[in-house]
Amino acid sequence: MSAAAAATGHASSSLAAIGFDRARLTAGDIVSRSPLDGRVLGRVPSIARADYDATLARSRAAFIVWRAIPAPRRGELVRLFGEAVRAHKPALAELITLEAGKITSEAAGEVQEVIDICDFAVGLSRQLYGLTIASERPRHHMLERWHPLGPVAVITAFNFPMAVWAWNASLALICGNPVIWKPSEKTPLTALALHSLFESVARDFAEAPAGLSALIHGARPVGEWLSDDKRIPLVSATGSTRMGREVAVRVAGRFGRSLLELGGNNAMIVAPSAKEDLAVHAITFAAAGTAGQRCTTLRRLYVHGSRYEAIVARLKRAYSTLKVGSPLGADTLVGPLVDAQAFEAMQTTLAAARAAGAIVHGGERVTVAGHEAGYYVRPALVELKAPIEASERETFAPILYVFRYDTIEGSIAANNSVVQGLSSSLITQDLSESELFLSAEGSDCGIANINIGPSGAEIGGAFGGEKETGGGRESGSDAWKAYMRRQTQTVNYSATLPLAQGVKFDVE
Ligand code: UN1
Repeated sequence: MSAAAAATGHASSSLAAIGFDRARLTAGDIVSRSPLDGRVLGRVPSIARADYDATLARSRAAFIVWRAIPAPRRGELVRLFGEAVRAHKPALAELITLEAGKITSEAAGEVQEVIDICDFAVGLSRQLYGLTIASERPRHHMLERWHPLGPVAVITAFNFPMAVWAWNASLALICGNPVIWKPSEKTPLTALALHSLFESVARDFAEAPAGLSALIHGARPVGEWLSDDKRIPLVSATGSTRMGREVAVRVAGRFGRSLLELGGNNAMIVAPSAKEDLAVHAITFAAAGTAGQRCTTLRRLYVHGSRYEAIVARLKRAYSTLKVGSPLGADTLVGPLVDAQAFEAMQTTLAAARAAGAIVHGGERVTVAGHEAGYYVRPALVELKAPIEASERETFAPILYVFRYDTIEGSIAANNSVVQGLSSSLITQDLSESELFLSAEGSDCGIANINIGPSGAEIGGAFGGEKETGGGRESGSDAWKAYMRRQTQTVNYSATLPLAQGVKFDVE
């Protein structure tokens, strides 16, 4: 038995305890293939329209019950779920590795992100604060209160097959909403495992109605059903800008709300005063980590002319020694691309960059013994004099475009020059540069970092980006407000009816 097969066995048996049995998942049109070696891990069927409608009816019914449960009790369910995830962390992480191809430590990090957001949501369940507002009328008071919204659809991508659902679901649940999850067709088993865990916790929780959380599988048509469905007040979607544009238009067409977390094209600026080791480490993790398959992956690097040669030389060295291989290997830093399509997209983009005059280092396929069918690549460094078509878009692969810059203002303009606006970073010891970067005249992204890369955000902050990244904010800070409806309330405790703005309307 290969190491991968042994690991699947281990993960499956540990998860079987909570009702997830991979061995039974043998029928259906959605095929889960391991990026490690292309092996089929399981199959699941797409949901049929009639089952979809039944699921939605259950969600609506669950909403009627759940919205009346006190928020701290809703938080208690999320607390218990977080505890269950803690108890199964290694098995869940192994599944992420097998189905999404993440190296062991990043897979464990993703499960930790699930645990962290549960903890955050539990605290939040006692802090869904509204406002009291001074009324201009005597013996009146005004309030702003937050109420549950209704069923929330969550559409997630393969690259964070657990964490992104958890960011959404944990908040939606404590806010009083049922959740309907449509995971990526590439990672159905990971979703099933995490969701079975949720279901087993919810079954034992007296106040949790049936259908509080649903998992539905399917390709594009199911995404369209969710987007068009008036029964769903909020659709939260993570994925490509192309997908998000469709979801946004469909949801807006019915006056629903969408929360979009779409493509990124994240940059880092390495300033004259940058600490070299820190910069090289930050660049390598952000650009090559997760095999370049995070929305927050570093894709464009701007190095000051005075540091360019030295930094690029260090990077070339670091890149040539990065261990590419099975993500189960203890010292592997770069696992496989998710599938053949991702590999082809990378190669096409590199060919276009070469044709446009770029100098390309790395990017070739790497053969991993025993895993010949997996798409392993050496991360690529692409030196450019000026932007090209390829450097303006997001290719979901480890390609880092490297540019030289002269002035901090010019580098900030370059950072902001693309249509995406997710994450950004500056490596500097110069306070005036870092303050400029973080100011209104600085980075135009949803996330701006100093002396760390653009990826690897903590759950405590609101996560998301501007422009074609979609404008949504998930996870920490006050992102919870997207999952509730705001109500402005005015109460008159006098015996008369004074009108606002001094309006007179006397009746006999
Ligand atoms: C994503 O790639 O969809 O900031 C999310 C990060 C992670 C989340 C990435 N915490 O890189």
